Amino acid sequence: MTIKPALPKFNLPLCALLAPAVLLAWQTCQAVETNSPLTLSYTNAAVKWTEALPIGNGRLGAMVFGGGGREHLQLNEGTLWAGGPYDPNNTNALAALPAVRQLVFAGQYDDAAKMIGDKMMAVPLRQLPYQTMGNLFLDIGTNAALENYRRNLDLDTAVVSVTYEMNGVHFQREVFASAADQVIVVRLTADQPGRISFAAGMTTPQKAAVTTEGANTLVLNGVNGDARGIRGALKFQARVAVLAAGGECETSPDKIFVRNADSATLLIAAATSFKNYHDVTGRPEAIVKKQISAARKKSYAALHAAHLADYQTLFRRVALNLGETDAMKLPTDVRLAHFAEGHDPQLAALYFQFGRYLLISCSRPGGQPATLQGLWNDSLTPPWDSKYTININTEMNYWPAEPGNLDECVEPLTRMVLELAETGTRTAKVMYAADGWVVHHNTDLWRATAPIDAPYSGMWPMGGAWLLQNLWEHYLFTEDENYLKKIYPAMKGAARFYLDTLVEEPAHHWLVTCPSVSPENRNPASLKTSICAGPTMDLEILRDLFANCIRASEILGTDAKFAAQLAATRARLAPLQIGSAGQLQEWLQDLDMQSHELHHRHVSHLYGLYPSAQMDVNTTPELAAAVKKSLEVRGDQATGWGTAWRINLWARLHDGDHAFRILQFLISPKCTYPDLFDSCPPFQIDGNFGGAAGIAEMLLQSQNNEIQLLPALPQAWPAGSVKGLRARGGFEVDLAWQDGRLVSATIHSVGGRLAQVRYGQTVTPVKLSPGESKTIQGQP
Ligand code: FUC
Repeated sequence: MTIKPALPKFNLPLCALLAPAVLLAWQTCQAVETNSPLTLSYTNAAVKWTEALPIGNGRLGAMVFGGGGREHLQLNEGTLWAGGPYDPNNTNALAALPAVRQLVFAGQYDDAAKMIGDKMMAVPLRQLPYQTMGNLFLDIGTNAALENYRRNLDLDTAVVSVTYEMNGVHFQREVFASAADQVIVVRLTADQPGRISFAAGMTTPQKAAVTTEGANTLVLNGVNGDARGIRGALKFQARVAVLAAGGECETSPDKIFVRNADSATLLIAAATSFKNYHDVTGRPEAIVKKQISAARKKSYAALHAAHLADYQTLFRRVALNLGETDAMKLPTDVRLAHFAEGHDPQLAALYFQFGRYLLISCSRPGGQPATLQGLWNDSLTPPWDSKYTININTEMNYWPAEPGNLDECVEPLTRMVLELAETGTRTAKVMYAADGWVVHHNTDLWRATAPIDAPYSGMWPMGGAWLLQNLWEHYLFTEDENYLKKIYPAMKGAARFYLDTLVEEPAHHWLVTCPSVSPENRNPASLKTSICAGPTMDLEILRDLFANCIRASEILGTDAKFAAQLAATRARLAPLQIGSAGQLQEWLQDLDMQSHELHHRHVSHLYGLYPSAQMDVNTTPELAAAVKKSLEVRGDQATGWGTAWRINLWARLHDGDHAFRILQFLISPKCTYPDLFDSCPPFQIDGNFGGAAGIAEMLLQSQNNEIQLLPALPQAWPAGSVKGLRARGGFEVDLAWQDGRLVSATIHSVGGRLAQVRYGQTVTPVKLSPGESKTIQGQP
């Protein structure tokens, strides 16, 4: 039976809660009418792209600016990348490999890096960018003053709304991206008839033409560009149906004019000819025509209802309340500027739910995984190409998926990894003469797997193995054996690659990767390079991969001999080492304190604490203390994603107040844009996802067969509740707490399991049948 404690609400008088700076902000800006806990709210239209609000259905995305005189939707389609299928493998690599290894083991790191740069890097050296499709503009053609302007993104409905008054008329606009109908829907209404007038047009930096068709359709027809010497191979089309009620509709060769209508609905569809990484024979025109004609048969109300039914099935699985104050009445950008003052716990809950919203909006079954910018990019040449950096960023994108009860959203990642296991087989063969498959520190739409950019970042053969850990986590959370069967061949293939390529280092005869890097951190033994053998992170990832393969072979009843070989190899991997400063060593040698960048953004060697669980405060206190020392040396502040990773690590160290202090930095204008997009800088979505995961990790952890309740609750959240977080083992957990102490926890088991539930030092076994829920009361 579940006990439902009253939701904590802190409706104290405003003055008691707001610090002077917030009060000043309160006095100088208008309060927003709505203080719905799940709404991002603004009193101005967006000027910059990072002020606009994102919507998406996992494939089609838009940034909505919300101007009164001009609406601007910047449009994306998840498969519109530059170039076409290509093979980047460098056939000179294999011959150079033995000499490179010799140089590394002789300590001649710079020479090794030079040889890698000359012989082993991908051709072309860089991968291909994800690109914008273009823009839809609605020119409303007025400069009249707007009154009572509001621009909201309601996370509960995934609808952006814009409302204002002009010349005594109340206008309303609603925009959403429907996964149910595969279109973006824009609805314009007014409280007086005949007041909706605009000219709809499109622009794009792509090679494309804008035309009109029939009485009310805009068409953007184009091809993607060449990049890095790879020919553009994609066709694409966007199609906008402009449906006005009342008034007149007129077309020019490239615009549609609506005059004096009572309301208007726009349906936007877009597609490319991408079918998969080696097939670009799709027919975008046929796809978008079909989508538009199906959506036209539905009323606006029916489109809206289908969108809500689809979206809310996912979004409403988790509810989080960290306490509400009157700070909620302020516009979101003002709240962001004042979060560090500590009077707005609800903004942390909003940030958490925004992370879940973004994942639902940019990663849906059948689509592409979340890029560095999720689905949202207004450029042909975005930062780091807005692709997949898999030495942390893509993995981090999916950290909130499992605890945040959004396991469907992992499907695009799973599919990408299975495809990388195909393309990476050739890289393993060509570069290393090895069995299995490998991918280095980046990939793109075309599933390129060779090392790119530069040896110091690119020469890292662990990207696939780390991604597989995300997939393994999906299995741990769901215990779905069919899923395990599906991913096991890729796990086995990755393990085979390392069995063939691990080498003995000369000092201790431990098995290590070589050449490799500790992602992007320079090896202090050399001035210029990060090239090394056996960085700690590689060995931690391999310990996971091998253990997971062994476990999977037991569960699936297969490959016992292979599992034994993995166990024997695993025992010979270089061990974790604690260095002279008491830190967990990042390299084989005790070099950390000589680092050129003591505060480096990557904390790769701490992977073993989070996202992995090879150490923790209860079972390996010495290692946990060493991680803590390393974290203290690194410092709390980094890029957005570097900051988010630190939150999760401090949560695993059970130091909620420290994690919260770092969260205060993350949710500040230094790391977050006004629309709550994470800033690396520039915009990079991983910090949003890592931050959301960190908030969940403060409230619930489930590594190593324990469900830990409120393991890192900060003093800043003395009362609250959460519903629907998931725990490993197929559990769902609801929690309520008051005065910093657990009031009740309800554990629900999907498959029927014994849960070992820890609160502080007390561990309670809870036996559950399939589908059963039990509630534990907290001690006073
Ligand atoms: C890694 C990081 C950078 C950036 C890039 C996309 O290379 O070191 O900070 O996040 O990925």
